[in-house]
Parts: sequence; structure tokens; C-alpha cells
Amino acid sequence: GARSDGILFTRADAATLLPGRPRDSSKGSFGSVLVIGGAAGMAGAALLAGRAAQCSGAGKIWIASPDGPVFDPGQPQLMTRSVNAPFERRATIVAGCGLGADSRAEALLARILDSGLPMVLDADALNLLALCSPAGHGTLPVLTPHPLEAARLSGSEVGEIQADRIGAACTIAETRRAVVVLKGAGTVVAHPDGYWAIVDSGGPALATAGTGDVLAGLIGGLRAQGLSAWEAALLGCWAHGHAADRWAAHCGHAAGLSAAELPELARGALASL
Ligand code: NPW
Ligand code: AMP
Ligand code: MG
Repeated sequence: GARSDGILFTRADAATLLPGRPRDSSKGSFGSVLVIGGAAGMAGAALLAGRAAQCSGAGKIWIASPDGPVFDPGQPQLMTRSVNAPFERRATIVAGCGLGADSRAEALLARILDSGLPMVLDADALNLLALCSPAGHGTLPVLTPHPLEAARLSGSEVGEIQADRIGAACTIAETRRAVVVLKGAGTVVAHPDGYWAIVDSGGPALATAGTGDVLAGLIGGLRAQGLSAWEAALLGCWAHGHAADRWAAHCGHAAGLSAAELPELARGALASL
């Protein structure tokens, strides 16, 4: 059956996916990422995603927040954009990190789904998506639920998701026609055509606020550089997990990692390939 069509995704697999960096290139060669999120109280979520997209190698990054400009003077390379402006024509959208779930967020998600652009939907975008019936998309989106978000997306409960993580990821991928990253210990990446992978990196160092926002940005940044939804999800997850594993090994302890340092560590993980 389709459920048996799976692999363990390792460093060797990751090494085959690393985007190239041609000598004759410019920032336009490496794609644009539009992070949509970071509402009041959760600006950090959008900044983490934006920083991660940049550390993955993306050419240009904007943040659009429903509550006005989210700007970090420590990261002046991240540009701001109004949520009301038309989406950048060729951007990859990373939506949901700290987006909130009010009517503005709902209207934004409708525009995003309508755009047909490559996209990574995380956090509140998934909570809002759970309220919509499955519909077609322009290009295969990536959904990055943690177990509770996965339960919301499939109308089940966390216990049920965790009891059959591969089955749950595959079912959501099929019904939502998306690449699904089911996060948590033993991250599962599932394709709507029925195949899946378990990523062999990552550990409890990642069990801290904001690490999911970093993952969404990494995947979006890799997608913007031309990887497919499936490839970007796998390489993003591997780099994210390996970054945390290396950090924990270096510290000799898996506690105390900050999501703010994870984008640079993930950059190191990619560079190590
Ligand atoms: P529990 O506690 O175990 O019962 P929510 P959120 C569960 C933004 N952020 N295995 C777990 O349930 C996000 O982007 C902003 C089992 C947990 O309590 C969102 O927009 C930050 N259960 C918004 O906040 C940094 C698991 O899910 C519950 C699980 C809300 O996102 C933080 C939380 O889920 C945050 O990223 C697992 N492996 N993993 C910022 N700096 O601005 C999770 N759960 O209620 O959907 O809330 O994920 O915190
Ligand atoms: P979020 O809950 O959205 O912030 O995402 C948390 C991130 O940390 C995901 O990438 C999870 O896979 C990862 N994570 C959290 N706890 C663990 C764990 N115990 N083992 C491996 N990965 C984890
Ligand atoms: Mg999250």
C-alpha cells in the first residue's frame, strides 16, 4: 500500500538537494520570500521566519504584518511591506507565524490561497485553513503542522495523530493536496501522491517557543531558491534538526537553545553538506 512507500531522510539525501550558488548570479537569482504574520504580541514569529529564510540563502525577504510594519533594527536586511499591497509577483509566501485568527487574518488567507504562488502555511494559517474545506491550489503548498495543528486540520485529536503519525501526515497531504510536514519527535514529510519520509535529525533541544517559525522560514527560503515543495520541506527539516543536534552535542546538554540562534545554526548545517 501507499503507506509503505517511505524512506528515512539522511544527511546524504540532504546533500543532493542543496541549492547551487552560481558565480554569475544576483539577489534576483535566489528568489523572494514574503512572510505574512507577526501580529501584535507575536512580531517575533515573523522576524524568526524572515531571518531563517535569509539564512537559507533567499535573495530578498519582506515581512507583512496585519498590525503595521514589523522592523528589527538588528536585521535591517528584512524589508517591510503592507499586507494591503499586492503580493510580490514571484514571491514565495510564508504565512501564519504569529498571524492571529481574526477576520483580517481570515481575509488575508483567502487572498494567499487565491494567489497561486508557492507557499508555506504554518501556525495560524493552518488553524484558519482547518475551517475551510479542502480546495485546489496553483502550486503544491507546504503545510507545517505540529500535532495539535494536524488534529485541527483533520478534525481529530492529538492522541490519534500521534498514534499513527505517518498515516495522519499522508491523509492530510492527500485531502489537502499539499506536502505535509508533521512536526515533533520523528518529523514526517508526506506527499499527496502517497509517499513519505522521516527526517533523521532533530531532538528535544527544539522543544522551545519559536522553533516552528524558524522551520517555516527555512522551508520558504529554500522553496524560493527553486527547490520543489517536497525538496524544500525535506532539506529545511533536515537542516533545522541537524542544527539543533549539533548545538546540543556541542553544549553537552539539550536545554536552553533559543529560537533566535537557530537560523544561523541552520545556515551552518546547510554549509556542512
Ligand atoms: P499541550 O500543551 O502539550 O497540551 P497552539 P502555538 C501542542 C506564535 N508564536 N506533541 C501543545 O499542547 C505561532 O506562530 C509566536 C504534542 C502546545 O501547548 C502561532 O501564531 C512566538 N503536542 C501562535 O504563536 C513564539 C504538541 O500544541 C500546543 C506538540 C500560537 O502557536 C511562539 C500549542 O499549539 C509561537 O511560535 C507536540 N510535538 N507540539 C513569538 N516569539 O512571537 C505542540 N503541541 O495552541 O496552536 O499554539 O503553537 O504556540
Ligand atoms: P512549533 O511547535 O510550531 O514551534 O514547532 C516546534 C519545532 O520543534 C518543530 O520543528 C518540531 O519538530 C520541533 N520539536 C519540538 N519538540 C521536539 C522533540 N522533542 N524532538 C524533535 N523535534 C522537536
Ligand atoms: Mg508553530
